[in-house]
Amino acid sequence: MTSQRDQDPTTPFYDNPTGGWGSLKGVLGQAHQDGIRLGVLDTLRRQNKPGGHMCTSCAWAKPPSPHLAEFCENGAKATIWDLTAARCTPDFFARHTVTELLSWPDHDLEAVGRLTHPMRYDPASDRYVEATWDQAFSAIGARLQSLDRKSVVFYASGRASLETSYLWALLARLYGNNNLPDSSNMCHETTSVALKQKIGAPVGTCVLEDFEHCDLLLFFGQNTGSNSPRFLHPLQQAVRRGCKIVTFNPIRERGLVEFINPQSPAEMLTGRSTPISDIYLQLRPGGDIAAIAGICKHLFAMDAVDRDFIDRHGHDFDAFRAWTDAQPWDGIEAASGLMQADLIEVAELYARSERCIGVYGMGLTQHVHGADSVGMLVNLLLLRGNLGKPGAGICPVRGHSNVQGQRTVGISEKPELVPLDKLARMFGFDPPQDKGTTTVEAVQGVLDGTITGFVSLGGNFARAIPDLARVEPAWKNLALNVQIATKLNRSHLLVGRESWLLPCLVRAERDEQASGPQAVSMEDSLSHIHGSMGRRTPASRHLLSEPAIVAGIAKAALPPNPNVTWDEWIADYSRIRDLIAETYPEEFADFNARLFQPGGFYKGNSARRRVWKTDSGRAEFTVPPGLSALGVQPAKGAFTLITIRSNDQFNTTVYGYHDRLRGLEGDRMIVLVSRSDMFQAGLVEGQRVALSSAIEDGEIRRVEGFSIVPYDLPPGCIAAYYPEANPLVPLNYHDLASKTPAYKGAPVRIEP
Ligand SMILES: Nc1nc2c(c(=O)[nH]1)N[C@H]1C(S)=C(S)[C@@H](COP(=O)(O)OP(=O)(O)OC[C@H]3O[C@@H](n4cnc5c(=O)[nH]c(N)nc54)[C@H](O)[C@@H]3O)O[C@H]1N2
Ligand SMILES: Nc1nc2c(c(=O)[nH]1)N[C@H]1C(S)=C(S)[C@@H](COP(=O)(O)OP(=O)(O)OC[C@H]3O[C@@H](n4cnc5c(=O)[nH]c(N)nc54)[C@H](O)[C@@H]3O)O[C@H]1N2
Ligand SMILES: [Mo]
Repeated sequence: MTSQRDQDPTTPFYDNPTGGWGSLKGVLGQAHQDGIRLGVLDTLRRQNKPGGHMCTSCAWAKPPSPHLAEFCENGAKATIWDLTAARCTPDFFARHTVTELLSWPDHDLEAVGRLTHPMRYDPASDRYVEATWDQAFSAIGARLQSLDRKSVVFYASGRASLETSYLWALLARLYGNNNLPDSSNMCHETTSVALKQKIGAPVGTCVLEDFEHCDLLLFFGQNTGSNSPRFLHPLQQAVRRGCKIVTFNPIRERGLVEFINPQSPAEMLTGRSTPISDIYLQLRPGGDIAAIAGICKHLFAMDAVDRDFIDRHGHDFDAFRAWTDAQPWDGIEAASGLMQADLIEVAELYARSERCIGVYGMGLTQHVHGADSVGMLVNLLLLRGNLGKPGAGICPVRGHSNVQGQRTVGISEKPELVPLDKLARMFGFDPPQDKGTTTVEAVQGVLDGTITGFVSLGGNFARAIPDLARVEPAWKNLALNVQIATKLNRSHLLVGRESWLLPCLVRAERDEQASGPQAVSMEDSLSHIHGSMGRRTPASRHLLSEPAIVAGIAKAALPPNPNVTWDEWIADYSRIRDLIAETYPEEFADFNARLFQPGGFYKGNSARRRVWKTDSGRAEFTVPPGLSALGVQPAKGAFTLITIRSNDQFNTTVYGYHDRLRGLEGDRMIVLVSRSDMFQAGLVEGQRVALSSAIEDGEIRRVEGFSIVPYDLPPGCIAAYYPEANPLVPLNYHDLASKTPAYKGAPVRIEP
């Protein structure tokens, strides 16, 4: 077994724990680079606290009694990045054509600074030129009226507030479609589909207190140290209580190995870290189904399952047991890349546990059989009654700070998940009943010309999607491309026949409307709703808030409707919250009164109460179609590529080039390969190679200019950064149930 002590000595590894002085240096470096002003430190002090603003980085829970500084390295970076003194002005656009900007790296585009004015693309000069808001809204409105209603997509990245999101979904439906994919369609849509089907609730069942009572945490493919660092505090406390942690991940991620709490002077001064994982298993990509099958097989062999719970709450248990018993150990070992003895050790630990939480992230969801992997984790938890009791449950760790909430208040391409009848009554219209586009379907529509308009509430869609190089030329065929954004990115430069760039406030900025300063709200990963109040002076006096921009587009594009009073809603966002409460009374009753409840208010979860809103009325045991979550096993000489995030990026936002926690510096065009695979393939450190897709579907997918870095990885597994490696993931290579792209298991070849 690979314990945390026998790290492959050849790996260029960060040899300090997560957190500690390294994280402080990370923040200060960023602050220096952005010309930090003192006010920003004051803003950071209020981050994630009642009455302050909620961090725009990850969706991890905000505790009722926050730490003195309830933010992490990456949350601070996100805020400093938002509040930079740099500006991307009309003058900047006058100096650079769009064609020139297309050659700039992601980091440099965003580093220009905050967008300051509404801008229109001028094809004659190939430049963005300044416009007024009136010009923007009336031109966008007129163009939307002229397009086929089913051919326009309303994409949302998961950052916009509940208030904005509610209006956004209403805009799309009043306009005439359910084309409402959001970043979740590339992320945890696997969760929304799989958990809904298996336990009747589309989100995780845990709350923060569960982490105070669990005695075992099973971690599958979630990189806490980089992507949700505040989660390290409850983990550290759990470990100190004696809770065991087992991690399944092809990469030995530092944050899951050990942690120094930067909030603790004693730990910072003595350098005393807390080891996090007791057992760390570097499985093959897509090996989770097999690993869990092995654990379940041994639980059956030990007769260590909770028969009473299964009889009372489970459905289709016998089929699952029969399948598991039939899986041979050699097949389990081959698919997982782990040894029987290791899985037996985990099974024995699990059999001794009374309260276990299963935590997971993109390592489970971004696979062709991602939903089956989530289903297997549900099976594992059900076997010992670990759903619906304190200290236990399933915990998908969400990404964007309000991505879960956007789905809660109606941003969904699946009309059956939205109370359309109620919307019809409230606003006096016939909501469209047909299914809208997922991300993959929207991209397909851009490629084949059935999508003619793309309206984007934040994000960097063209850069986040799979197969992006193949799609890039198709963007110019769009009749309309509208981007609501804070900073310049590549999606803004893939201009259609008519393109608009609309700059908005960030969450830490003061949002002043007719009735005074406005608060907004968001839902965290653990289903708690928090109010957020920005106080900083906006980056430019020409900025509008996101709700105001959505209303501006809506008023120009839609016929007047006496029930749809955009101006009144924008004057006072508490009226939007009243609409949310009226539409979703179970979750949002007394929304305005509860807005600033410390720790947020809980929207509830039926599965937590052991009420199973599934087809059978019980929790579903499911049988996966096979032992591997990969869609394609790599052919001889090919590898399975996992795309990873560095510690110095937030999705397509590249803050810098230090992947500190992995000991990697200076370059993002690298491919991580194990020493043994390098040896077998005749590759040497630093060698320049191209990567090409090993899926033969007539398309050529190839990216040049990667250099080889030896790294501690399972055989056959290589890793490269997202979004640089995205052209290598085919568009139709996605989770079969949810269409979440399989970014963690693409078969590729290394071409010297
Ligand atoms: N600083 C920072 N924070 C972020 C983000 C960011 O980019 N930067 N992004 C935000 C968003 S939108 C999201 S969705 C989350 C993403 O956060 P995570 O869910 O942590 O996603 P990733 O970093 O893509 O990968 C997760 C882990 O999966 C592992 N892995 C890969 N393949 C497999 C597999 O087959 N099985 C298993 N068990 N593990 C595997 C990888 O090694 C990696 O450690 O973070 C959010 N927070
Ligand atoms: N290969 C690979 N691809 C992936 C993934 C992967 O793991 N591997 N992960 C996927 C995942 S999990 C996700 S969530 C998607 C992310 O996809 P997106 O959410 O579309 O992308 P982001 O990079 O988060 O978007 C960054 C841009 O958002 C804008 N922005 C920032 N803050 C605000 C704001 O407050 N308001 C507005 N209006 N705009 C703002 C800025 O202009 C910035 O350039 O990528 C997916 N793509
Ligand atoms: Mo995400």
